[in-house]
Order: sequence, then structure tokens, then C-alpha cells
Amino acid sequence: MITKTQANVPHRRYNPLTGEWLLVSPHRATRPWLGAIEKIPQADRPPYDPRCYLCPGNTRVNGVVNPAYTGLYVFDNDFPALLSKTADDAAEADTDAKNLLRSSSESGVCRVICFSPRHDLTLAQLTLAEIRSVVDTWAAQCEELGARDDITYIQVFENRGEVMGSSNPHPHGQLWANEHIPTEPAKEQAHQLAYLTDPQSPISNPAPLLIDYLAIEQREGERIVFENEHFVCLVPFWAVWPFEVMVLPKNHIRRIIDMTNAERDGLSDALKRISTRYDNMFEVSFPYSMGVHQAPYDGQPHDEWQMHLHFYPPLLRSATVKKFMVGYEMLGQPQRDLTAEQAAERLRGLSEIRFA
Ligand code: H2U
Ligand code: ZN
Repeated sequence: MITKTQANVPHRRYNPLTGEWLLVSPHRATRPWLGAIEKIPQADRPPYDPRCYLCPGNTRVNGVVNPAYTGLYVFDNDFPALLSKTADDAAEADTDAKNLLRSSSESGVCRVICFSPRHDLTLAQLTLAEIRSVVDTWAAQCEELGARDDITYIQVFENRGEVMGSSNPHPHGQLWANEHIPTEPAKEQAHQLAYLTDPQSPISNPAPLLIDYLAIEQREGERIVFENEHFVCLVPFWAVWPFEVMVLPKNHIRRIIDMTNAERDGLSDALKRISTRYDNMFEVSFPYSMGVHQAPYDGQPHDEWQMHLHFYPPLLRSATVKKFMVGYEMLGQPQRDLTAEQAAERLRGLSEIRFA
């Protein structure tokens, strides 16, 4: 628990999922800002944009024509960061005598998921049924790709807004599925596994790390934004980004494909509610990177894993001032001004009906 003194003075907090510390400097939030001002996202987009490469019926950069889709549309990324293995590609790893120049092959699949044919909408503006089809599509993609021998991990994510480097406002997400587990989920896996199974652990009878963590958060209450029957949305104790949240299942769910129908509905509800609150924060379409972390598809049970979602939004004090992770953050450790508790209070106070 954060003591009264800590709430107002610099202190550090530990992220048990990654094993990293961050610096919290609550007294600094009032400093003046003469730095970069971001552009406000254009609000009056047309429902169909003839120049958009994701709109139905339009031609993509490589000449492929999108079908006249009416629901979701998934396609292989035309500029994939990963390539599929061919029959004669063997797994390759290399190193030098001191094991300092290591490399290994990496193969996989990258797909783009258009959430809606409507160019002008965002996740927050889709109906619950439409968001449910996004969740169903994630699950169907994970079923298909997870069954492949050459795929171990599936990273589902959405990059939204120009400030986050999203190339197009058309509502879309991506998935990258590959041979090796990527760095972030690998750290989370190692820490979740150690928490559950380390014989030296001082914790008696641990449940999976994020299940024990959720119980503490439900007891303390001050970092919870909202909950429904199956999911809790909270600002993690160790949040780095100003309005970072995590969406955590109440039950033990290892992978996207393990959700029941009711849990998929619960996740859709949570996605709608958090993205609406976000948009209401500064009355703009709130930029963020979000994604699902889940157990690998390697045929192992992974009882240590609890699936969860992270939302990392960069905005800090207005629609135009973003938090930069530079200087001390790059070279020392991440730092934040607003405490997680203050951020949760702000988010709790926002409406779940989107501003018009
Ligand atoms: P982002 O907006 O999150 O960057 O995602 C857009 C993706 O769409 C990006 O990865 C792909 C880019 O490679 N893309 C296509 O596959 N076809 C196109 O015609 C343009 C962009
Ligand atoms: Zn479009």
C-alpha cells in the first residue's frame, strides 16, 4: 500500500509482471509546458474515404482490391515484418565464441484487421455487437494461427491515432504471430512463472500472479476504474503512461481462445467502456496502443498465465500535450508525475456516454 507521505513525494514502484521499477514524482505535475503541441485528430471524417486503403472496395498500395466488406475484414499485411517459413527453411541460430553476437531465425505472419467498413468510427463508437465481432475475430485468428507448428506467440494489438504512429484513422488493429515469444510477454511469462512455482518464493499457496493482484486491487479499490461480471479495468499500481489501464479477467483465462461466450461479451463491454471514457477525457478520439497479452501457443498448459489487456495512451494534460519517454526514461527508468491513484480517480469520474 502507498503510504500518505509517498502519495506526495518521489518514490519508486515495482512492476511484478516485468520486474522493472519506475519513478513516481507526484509533486511535479504542475510544471509549465513549453514543449511540443500535438495536432488534434480530425473529427469530421467521412464514412467512406476514396483515398483510404482500408475502406471497402478500395485498392491497397500493392494493387489488391478490398472486397465490399460489411462487417470485419482481415487480410495479410502487404508490408509484413515477418515472413512465413517455406518447406526448406530450417530454424537457424548463430553466435560467436563469447556468445555476444547472437542471432536466430524468426518467421511468422502479420495481418491487418479492419474493425468496421465505416471510415469515420473508432472502437468507442462501434456497437457492443460490433465490438463482440472484433473479439470473436481475435479468437478465430488465434485458433487458426495457434494451431500451426511454426507459431508460438500471437500478439494482437491496435495502434490508434497519429501520435501513436498509426498510418490511417480507419478503425483497424493488427496481429503479428511468430516463432519466438516476444520480449514483453516473455518477461511477463518469466515473472508469472516464478511467482507461481518458485520453490524459494516467500508466498504460500500463490494463485496466478494477476489473480492474487486483482484480489488486492479489489480490496483497496482506489485504482479500479470500473468492473463488470467478468472483467475489471484498473490503473495498475505500477502504471507508467499517464492514463495507462489494464483489463483483467476475474476468472483464470490463459488465452483469448479460452474465453466463454459470456466472457467475450464481458470483454466487449469493457472495451467499449474504457475507450468511451478515454474519448471523453479531452473530448477527442483518444490515441493509444493497446493489446492482449496471453499464454503462448506452444502446446504447454501455462497455468501461470493470466490473459490481460494493456492500454498505453500517451496524452498527459490535454488533447495536444503528450508524455515523452525520453531522457531519464530512456537512460534511467520510466517516470510519471500523476499517481496511478489520481489517474484512476480522473477516469472514474468520466461518463460512459461518448461526447457528441
Ligand atoms: P498501422 O496504422 O497500425 O500502422 O497499421 C497499418 C498497417 O497496414 C501497416 O502495418 C499495412 C501497413 O503495413 N498496410 C497494408 O497492408 N496495405 C496497404 O495498402 C497499406 C498499409
Ligand atoms: Zn477507410
